Amino acid sequence: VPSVSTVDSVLSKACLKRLAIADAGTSQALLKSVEDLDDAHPKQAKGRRAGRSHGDILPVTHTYLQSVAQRQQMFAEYAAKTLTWRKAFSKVDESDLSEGVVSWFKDGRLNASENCIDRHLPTHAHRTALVWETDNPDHAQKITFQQLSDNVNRLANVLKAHGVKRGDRVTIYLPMMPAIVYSMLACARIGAVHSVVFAGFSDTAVRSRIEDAESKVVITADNSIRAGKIIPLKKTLDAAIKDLPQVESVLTFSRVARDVPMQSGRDVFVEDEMAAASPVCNAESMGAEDPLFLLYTSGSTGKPKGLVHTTGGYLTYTAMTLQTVFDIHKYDSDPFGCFADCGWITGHSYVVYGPLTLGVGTLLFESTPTFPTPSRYWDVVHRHEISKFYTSPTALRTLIKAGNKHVHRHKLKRLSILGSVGEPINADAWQWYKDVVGGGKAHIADTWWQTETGGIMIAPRLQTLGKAGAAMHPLPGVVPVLLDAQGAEIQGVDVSGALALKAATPGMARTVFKDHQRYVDTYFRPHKGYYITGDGARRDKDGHIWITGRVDDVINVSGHRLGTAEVENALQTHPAVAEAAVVGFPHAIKGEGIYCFVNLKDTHKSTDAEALQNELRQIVRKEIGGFASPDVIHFALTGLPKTRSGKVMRRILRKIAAGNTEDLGDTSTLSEPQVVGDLIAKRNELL
Ligand code: 6R9
Repeated sequence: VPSVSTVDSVLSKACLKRLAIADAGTSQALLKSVEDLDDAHPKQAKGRRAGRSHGDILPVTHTYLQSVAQRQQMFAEYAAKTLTWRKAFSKVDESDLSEGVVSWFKDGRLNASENCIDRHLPTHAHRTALVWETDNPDHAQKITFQQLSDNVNRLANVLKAHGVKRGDRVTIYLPMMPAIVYSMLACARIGAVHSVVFAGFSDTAVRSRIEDAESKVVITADNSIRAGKIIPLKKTLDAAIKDLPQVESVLTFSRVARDVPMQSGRDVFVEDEMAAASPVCNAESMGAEDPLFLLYTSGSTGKPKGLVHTTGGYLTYTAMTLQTVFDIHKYDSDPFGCFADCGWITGHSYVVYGPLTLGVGTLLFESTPTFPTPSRYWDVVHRHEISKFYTSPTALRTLIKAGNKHVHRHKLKRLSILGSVGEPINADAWQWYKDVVGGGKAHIADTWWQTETGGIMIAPRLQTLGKAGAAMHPLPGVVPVLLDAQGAEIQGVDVSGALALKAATPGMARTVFKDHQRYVDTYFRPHKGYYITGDGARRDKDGHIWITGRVDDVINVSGHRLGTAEVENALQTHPAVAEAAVVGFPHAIKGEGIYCFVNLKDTHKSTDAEALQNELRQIVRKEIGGFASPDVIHFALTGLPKTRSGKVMRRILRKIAAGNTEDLGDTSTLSEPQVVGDLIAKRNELL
């Protein structure tokens, strides 16, 4: 196989086109978009490339077509070159999407914590690894790679002392403090599998995740603090694990020193044990396909799934995409400014594993975009010399609302790349990001990906101009297609369909914990040979991709993914509720809001509406978490629209909630058409 760097000279464009078609069935539209990629905006392409050497990154020296034609070789070369392997791999891509199998670098061995820490110590021990921007802006702290190493090694030894072994799952329920990174990497060091649960989840939600992961050890903090408000995290965990004997140890970090209840024999103050532990703990040699972590995520049905990510492919893909999308190089001196929480995949991939694998410092942001003022993000950018910035459209919309006076341009001169993730970015927010934050000059990267993909899949390329609200181009080696309802690929331009992926990338999730069948059924069974994303997308006349939103019953509230069934199940636990149907509806700040249609039992139809609405909101907060609190609770006193076979017609409910009632589509199958009029009238009263 020729080396990738020689590919440019060896293969002609025509030859590559044939290869791409043969290898990946690349559609004509894709080819067209690729030609644009190579040819569009040559001026800007030149300007961007000038002055920077991309010699250490393979993908950007490739055209997209080359990357697809030689995808296995490209990923293999990057993995071999960028990661430190205990044992080199000889197997590369053994994936087979038609069977739901994803496997990369199978016989290679490595350790993730060694890749994120140890190998940087000889040259960069005193470089900042973590920039902790505490809730109080005056208390920021920097942690060097050496300090990171000491803490991770000590904590790894403490975990061992509590009986944690290779393969065991450790649940981490922590706010954005250095301890969350120590905990993830300490698990990785000893081969344990971490399961981080976002600290905003309720006790019920944490409990079900601890139970599913069968964790014996949980790591938490006494309290957390956000926007000046103290949140009793340990107390919530105590409620979660009440009468749950499987949990043998609760390792408690101290964030806001206050009295916290400690159960003797189970709960310990972990900093005391770390101080007494050795700062040296040998890293386990792990197989590339050994699990690194579980992360629970919502789907359209059933309980949240524990997606399993593995070691070699995941590290390869997070580092490579960070380089490709954000133009970051090994040991760049500016810390990467990803404002996501480690409780979500963005925090895993672009706060922790991507930057640290490359030896780049990373921001841990504990606060909110508006605390103490809406200038917070820009103060952080300025103080910590951030040049690559990554946030969500919801945060941007919140800041837009607060007014431009809070954006201090002089503090933002350094910003060159502005990323967006988690939900579709509306054109207004995109333009504001570009003009007001980016001074018209910064590159806007709207990045589309999912917990399942592990890393960014579609984003505008650095060398092209973005389009307001479009994710645009597949990254190197990524092969997206649009499918029609029968599962046939939709060719051409100016078309829409279900977004699917046609080739396995190294960072994709490998399975659902303890339920491989569910993984296969959810993602690979609907259309053989494809990974089904659950999103819809449009390919515009230039071949650029626009994500149009979920096509299933998943909603996206402030970038938090939520199954409507989860909210319905919570509502149904209330004795007054006969049935509930939950849909998303457009929300000016959150992107999507939560609209609940609730039919009450006859015995409760005259209950005080406001009191009942409060109780129902409370129930959802308790079952899931505050971020899932419903925006609208609509008592559907004459019933929900159903087909004659009794199925709730959610399509109609979505339209009613959105106020799109001019064209309700086909209503001929409704069993009681008159309920629709009642619902529309009531909705107009509520909103
Ligand atoms: C990384 C992350 C995944 C879902 C995904 C899609 C939505 C993410 C997006 C986007 C439009 C973007 N989504 N990025 N929609 N444009 N740039 O967010 O993972 O929490 O699993 O959510 O989020 O609907 O399917 P996750």
